Amino acid sequence: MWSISSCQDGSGDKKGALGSNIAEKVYVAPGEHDEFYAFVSGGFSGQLAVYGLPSGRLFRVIPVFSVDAEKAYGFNEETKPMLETSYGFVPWDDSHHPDLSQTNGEIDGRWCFINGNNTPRIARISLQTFETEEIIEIPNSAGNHSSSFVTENTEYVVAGTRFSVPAPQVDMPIAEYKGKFKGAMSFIKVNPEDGHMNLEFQIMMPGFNYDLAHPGRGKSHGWMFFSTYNTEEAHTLLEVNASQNDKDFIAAVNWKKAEEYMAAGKFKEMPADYRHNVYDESTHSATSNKMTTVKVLDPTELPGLVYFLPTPKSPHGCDVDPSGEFIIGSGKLSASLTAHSFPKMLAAIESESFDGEAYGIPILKYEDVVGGIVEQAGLGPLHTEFDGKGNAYTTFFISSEVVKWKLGTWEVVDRQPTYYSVGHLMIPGGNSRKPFGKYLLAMNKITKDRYLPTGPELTQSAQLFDISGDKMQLLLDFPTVGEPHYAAGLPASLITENSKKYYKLEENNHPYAIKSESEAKVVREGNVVHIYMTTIRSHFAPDNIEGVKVGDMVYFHVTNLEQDFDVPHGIGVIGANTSELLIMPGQTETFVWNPKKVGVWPFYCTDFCSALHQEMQGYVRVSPADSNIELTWSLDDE
Ligand code: RUQ
Ligand code: CUA
Repeated sequence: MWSISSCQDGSGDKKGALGSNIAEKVYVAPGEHDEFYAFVSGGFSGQLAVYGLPSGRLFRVIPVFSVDAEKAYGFNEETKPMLETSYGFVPWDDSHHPDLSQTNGEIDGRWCFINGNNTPRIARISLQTFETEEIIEIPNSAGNHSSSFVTENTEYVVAGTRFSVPAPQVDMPIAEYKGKFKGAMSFIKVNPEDGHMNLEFQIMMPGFNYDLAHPGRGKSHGWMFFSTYNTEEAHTLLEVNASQNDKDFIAAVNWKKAEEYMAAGKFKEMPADYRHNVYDESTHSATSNKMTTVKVLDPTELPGLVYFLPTPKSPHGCDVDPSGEFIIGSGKLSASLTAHSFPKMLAAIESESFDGEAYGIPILKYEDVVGGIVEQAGLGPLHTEFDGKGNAYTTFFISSEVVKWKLGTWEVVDRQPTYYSVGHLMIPGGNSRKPFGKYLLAMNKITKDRYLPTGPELTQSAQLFDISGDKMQLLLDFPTVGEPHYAAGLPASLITENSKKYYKLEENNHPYAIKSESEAKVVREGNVVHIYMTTIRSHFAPDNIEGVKVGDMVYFHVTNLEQDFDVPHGIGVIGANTSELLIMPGQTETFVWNPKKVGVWPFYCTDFCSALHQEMQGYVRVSPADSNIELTWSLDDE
């Protein structure tokens, strides 16, 4: 066992973080680019952060499930619908697992998906614009944790419920949980052309907790594997009551079979209440659509749809190796790792060699499906990723380390401490047939003494390891935004070519867009005032507006006329109880202002856009509600 005090600064270990060649390995010189992008979830920040590897530099925080005043996400009229749910406007979530789109089992650089845990949702982010383009809510689900994992041709993104709940929801005693609560597994179909998502079907499973998932690939393509805990179906004091069974399950779901059952009409249509929010890049606006039904498959009545693989003991991670042969279950309360064999699983299913059933779902025999065991590898195993060279890397929360072991021989070949208490790890391309096994990113829950103190709340942290050699080598600590829960990474070259530089004005179909300053105008409709405004270095058109009254609802529709890379303008108005707008070249955004006081009130550009940025300003004259000052607007009236 290592101890914190002897390892924390690498002293006495010249190959540790103080080794002189280490700095070179992570140093990306000014003007040079990183080799990989890492998309790191923000955990309880609800967002997705983009870092470069190996430098660990933060490039951008992409707002997904939480409002972001910096980017006006969730504040401007265009993106407010993105955060609509069946519970109303929900401007926060807990985002855990990003995953990247794939073609033929390889990362293709088109989209990143990520789950919202708390109010179950899945988001799709464009890797051309780095904007959230779509959010779909998941009905019948609670704690959308085994999500969002992508199949090898991005056929589906899955969402398994962590908490089982009454489905449909009903007012009932909690003590009647057992047998009555259900665990929905949702399969969200992804349109291969534009990425648009549709909740294709749900499989209504017994009331266990469905924790994590990974898709089959290669030979196991067509299957999805979910880890479960609380197969005891306890409803109180789970730390004791859900740790009774010696083994819980990995649920193997044959989604190709599910497609057959769907095509044969073997589903039930169930009423459901959920939202599907889509951002349209041509109108620069989102719409929120109310959905009312979901198609449900019942695995207790549909043979061959789901099998249970017994797995010790409250498994958490559920990871599939690049060949698709092994499914690794990490029992949180077990010292060993279980690798189930997919071919053995098929053989056991074929010979109907079952160990009973749970709610009509066959349980396979543990001995029949186990392909190998990594014995006594560490304490508190959580997650495993692969380097594509026959090695696997597992995180251990309690013993705070990453352990490298060999697929097939199951022997441990290296272990390195993490500082401290690692949760997930990420190897770029880790959830694919072709990982890029050069770096490993460990995401740690606790940092204690690693950074300068910042009051009671310390930063969370990621640690970068070089895994190109036999031994893992710690290269870098870097602090992260929110909780670095999990990440997905890919070579930068898969994104850079396609990255959007600006929006073409002629393709801007926003209903309140104007394409030139001559079209600028102010229109009154009762007490609603629409300002059609443009912005270009270094003025607004119009820049002076009179005739607005206290109590009006004033919409600023601002189009950025710039047609060049990296020239956003912003706008903020005194007293506006919303964020500023940050408008990209060629884009239109809108915010509402309710003037509450008589006077002459300034607005200004909030983004330092040019040498005359500070001149970029204007005024709105606000008169009493009963005044009859005429509505006028101007630019350069001198
Ligand atoms: S889980 S730290 Cu929310 Cu991804 Cu294992
Ligand atoms: Cu436009 Cu500053």
